[in-house]
Amino acid sequence: MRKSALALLFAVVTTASAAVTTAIPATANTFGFYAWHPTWCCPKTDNRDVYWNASTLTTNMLYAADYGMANLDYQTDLRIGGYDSSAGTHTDVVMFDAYYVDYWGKDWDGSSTGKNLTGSTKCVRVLAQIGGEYTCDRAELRFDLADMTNTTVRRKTACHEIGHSIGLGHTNLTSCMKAGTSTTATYSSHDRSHINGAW
Ligand SMILES: [Ca+2]
Ligand SMILES: [Ca+2]
Ligand SMILES: [Ca+2]
Ligand SMILES: [Zn+2]
Repeated sequence: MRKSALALLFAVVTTASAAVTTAIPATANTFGFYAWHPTWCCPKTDNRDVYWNASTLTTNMLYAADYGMANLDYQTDLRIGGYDSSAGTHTDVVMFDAYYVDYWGKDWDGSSTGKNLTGSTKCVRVLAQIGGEYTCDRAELRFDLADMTNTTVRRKTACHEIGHSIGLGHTNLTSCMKAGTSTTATYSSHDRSHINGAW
């Protein structure tokens, strides 16, 4: 008999929580999501050619964003489809920066959580696929200008949020997908195997 979606979800959650206390490899991170609606992090992108727009970014952040997109193309089987001078219906990734305080209901300066937020990604157009998987047709990336103080942090954060936008979760490895103070602005081989396994 076919398992219900709920039973399947329970099985996944049980496996994940068991793994935390046993031997989850330090390299493991998630890629994409199944069985529930992931408005936030990180359903995988629904297409291989990634079109992006960042027409309102400040100049230095735009350089870092461009670096991040070029790196995604260079390191993985995903490709830059093109840069859209304005966001259209086929644009996959749209980037913004500002001095955020409570945007998206998040605590950007860490005043209430004690955890400073430098960037955030949200899938604003989620697609349901056959088999219970969700993919992301369009993601919005937000960078907090209060934190984007040098090239290293701008490139790392661009790499990190772009990674979320195409489906990558956090990792402990040396990768821009490591949360916190990592200065790495590239993806690990584990990140790449997730992406290249899908594309
Ligand atoms: Ca590529
Ligand atoms: Ca912040
Ligand atoms: Ca798309
Ligand atoms: Zn993150």
